[in-house]
Formats: sequence, C-alpha cells, structure tokens
Amino acid sequence: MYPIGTPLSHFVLLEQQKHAATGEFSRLLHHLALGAKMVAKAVSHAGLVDVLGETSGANASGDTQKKLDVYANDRYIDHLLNSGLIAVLGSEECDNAIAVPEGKPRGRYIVTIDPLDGSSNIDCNVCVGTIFSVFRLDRDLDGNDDLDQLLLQPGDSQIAAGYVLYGPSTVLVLTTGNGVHGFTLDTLVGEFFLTHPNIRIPERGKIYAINEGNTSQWLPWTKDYVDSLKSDRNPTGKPYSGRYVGSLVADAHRTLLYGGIFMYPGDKKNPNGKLRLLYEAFPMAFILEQAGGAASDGVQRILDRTPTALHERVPLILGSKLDVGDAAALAGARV
Ligand code: P6P
Repeated sequence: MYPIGTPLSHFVLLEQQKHAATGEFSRLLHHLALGAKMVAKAVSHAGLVDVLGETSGANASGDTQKKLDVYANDRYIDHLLNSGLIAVLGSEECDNAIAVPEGKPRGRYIVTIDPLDGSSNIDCNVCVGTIFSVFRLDRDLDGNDDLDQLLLQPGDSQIAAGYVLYGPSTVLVLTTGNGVHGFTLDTLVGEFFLTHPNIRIPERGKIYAINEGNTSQWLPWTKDYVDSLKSDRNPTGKPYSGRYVGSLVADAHRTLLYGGIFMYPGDKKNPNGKLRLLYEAFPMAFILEQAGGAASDGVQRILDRTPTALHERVPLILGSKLDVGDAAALAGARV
C-alpha cells in the first residue's frame, strides 16, 4: 500500500521494481499521463480559447467531432507514437488502426483509446473523460501484420486500463492488474498524486444509472429490473436513487466510488447498445473487476469477449457485484 500523496511517477517506478519490469511500461504510463495533463489544460480552458464547437468531421461511429475531440486525439496519439513503445494504436476518432510512421522506433504495446469520451457534454461544461486499455504483444511486429486485426485482443489480455476524468479536479484512475488506484492532478505542480489508494467498490449500492429516455425501447428484462430498483421490490427493500450524467467516465467513476449500477443495455432499436467494446467497455470492466465489481453484456462477462471489429458496440452492465449479478441474471446471462 502506497501512502496518500505518492506522485504517479514514483508509484509507477515502485510498481516497476515490484515486477522487475524493464521500465518500458513505466515510460508508457508517463506518456499517457502527459497526454492527460495537456488535455486537462485544454478542457479547463475550452471556454476561453476557440476550442469549443464542432468540426465538420465525424468519427467512425458517426459522432460529430468536437474540436476538443480532435485536439485530445492528436495529443494522445502524438505522445504515444513518439514513445518508441507502440506496435499499433486504436482510437474512437480514427476509422482504422494507427501505425507507427516509417522510420520511428516501435515497441510491443497496443493502446486502444477513447481520447475524449462524453464530448457531447463539452459545450455545457459537464465532465468528460479519456478511457484507455493497454495490451502487450509477445513478439515484435513483422512486415506482414494486419494492424486492424492486431487490435482485436481478448478482454482478459489487457495488462492495464485507466480513465481520466476531467471534472472539478482531474483524476486518473488506473489498474495494472494489482488493484485500482486514483491519482489527482495538481495543476500548479503538474503532477498526479495518489489520492485514492486501492479503490474497492461496495458489494451492493443504492444508485442506478441508465438513460430513461430510452424506456420505450427497453427489453422487458430492463423494464422489470429498473422498476424493481425504483420500488422496495429489490434486495435492499428501498428504492435506489437515480443518477445519470450521460458521460461514461463520470457515471462509471461515481459507480466505482459509491457503488450501484450503470447500464447501457441493448434494446429493441440498438440490440448491441451504444458503447464500444474495445476502448470503453473493456477498460471499464477491467477496472471494475479489479475493484471487486463486475461487468456483463447481459449474456456473458465483458472480459470474456474478443472483439470482431475496432468500433464494435456492446451492451454494458457495470458496477457492484451483487447489482450486476441481479441485472445480468434477469437478462439471461450465464452468471
Ligand atoms: P446517451 C457519450 O456520448 C457516450 O458515448 C458515453 O460517454 C455515455 O455513457 C453515453 O454516450 C451516453 O449516451 O444515449 O445516454 O446520451
């Protein structure tokens, strides 16, 4: 257990020593943290610099790209590609795999990233975030690799995952497979400091998060489950509170710290839901499981899945183990 206030750079070095790591992973986290600091600054000044507003572009999922989306994507991608540690990158903002440019050093790490999640909330100053997963190849690339295919790694093969919440403070939540730890950015010092060591989610919570605007499209199990949470017909015997930000990182962070359940389930209109498997559900599932929670797609454990496409969507039921178990059982999951 590291003391509150441990700088992220120190935490990463201590973890590296614990695993007799080469230092490459530490350098990778440094580049991710650098990207986070730059995006945090841009997000906090968005209203002051002409960074708000939309570009004329749209991303692979068809979402209109906000200028900050593009800025955030460029910052993270530039830092990672210049690290010399990357085999291939995948980003919500890019249709296909991102290769390391010819002539630049490559490595064995794969990073998939949603550079600025929840960006539809930017113009009204609601929390947004960055979500990422890290995988590691057991070999160097050869000239014949299909980079798009290389991104489609199984959920359980993640070696690290994290998110950055750009809110009243900027918080980086990270797992490397040994628990979940939260770091808060001191903007004056320019360093992340350990503020939430060894985060554990309550076994059951009292808060549910789902977009009730989709009620008319819900499958019967979703309606039955949410109705039970809004009444005393649930294991707590009391109604849950409803909270929904509409920014996955904000809703997931509250769920991680306070417990309860977040759902973006499949429905009659979108059987696979809205959220993306590779760079939203996988990292959040790894983090929640490492904190003692759970993540299901309503049929199976999220981390048991292997993507078939970079921008594949997946139903997501995320949160406290008992709450996710209740919902997944109603959905018919093999729990
Ligand atoms: P809805 C943001 O656009 C996002 O991708 C996630 O951050 C968030 O959880 C979800 O979409 C919100 O979607 O349909 O409720 O607005």
